[in-house]
Amino acid sequence: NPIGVFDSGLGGLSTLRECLKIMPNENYIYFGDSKNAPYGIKTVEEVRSLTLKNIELLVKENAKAIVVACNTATSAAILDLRKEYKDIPVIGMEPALKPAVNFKKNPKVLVLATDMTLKEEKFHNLMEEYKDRAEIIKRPLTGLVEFIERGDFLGEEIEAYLEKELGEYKEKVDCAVLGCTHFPFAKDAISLVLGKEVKLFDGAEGTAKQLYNKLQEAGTLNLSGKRGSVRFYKSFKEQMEVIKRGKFLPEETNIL
Ligand code: DGN
Repeated sequence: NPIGVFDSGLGGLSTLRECLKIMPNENYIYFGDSKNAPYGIKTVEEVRSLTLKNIELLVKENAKAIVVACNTATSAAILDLRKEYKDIPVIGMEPALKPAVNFKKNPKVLVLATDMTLKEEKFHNLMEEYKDRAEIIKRPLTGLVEFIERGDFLGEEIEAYLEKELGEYKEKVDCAVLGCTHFPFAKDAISLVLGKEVKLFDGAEGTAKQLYNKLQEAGTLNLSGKRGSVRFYKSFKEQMEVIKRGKFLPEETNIL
């Protein structure tokens, strides 16, 4: 059975990419709700109900595990999802605050995410845990998602946008947390604007490892030794074109 991966759009592919690295034999079914993206500007209720509805579709495809590859949807709906689907692992995202805080003594950490992720209880609790060991600056970044949805990872336009939003932090922070699954695709552009000394952290690898552990625990890891595939759930034509042109997934990926 496949692993269901969900995001409001194409951002979750940054998490899928990491899953493919450590679990290349698995089959994946990806749902990017680009039609309703971005989620970051909707109400918590709207995000919760869209997330529940879309993940139900993935469960109906016999998903043996669900990855909510969206920080915003995780904040809004992870508890409800775990209640609803007790028999399969449901893995969510978490801004990578822990590795960022631990990488040096008392670092100055910039956290970039949607407004909703930064405002919700989940992030509030995470911040409580680390706030004495770092200076944490929360910075919502709403417009970046749209560049990524178009496959525009580098170039004048995105750099000008990031310069306007983040220019004031250039070389003024030690590291930045990319707390939205769209943002790792803009890593190079963000680095250009923040300065290459500023270390960037994201949660994709941690989530992939967690998925691996949960599948192992459940005894449902695919041990066939055969390369698996990625299927896109009812994706529209434009979305597929952007995915291929934008190199969202490694070239060797077996896309059905
Ligand atoms: N990719 C989503 C996240 O990780 O929060 C949010 C993108 C959006 O819809 N704003």
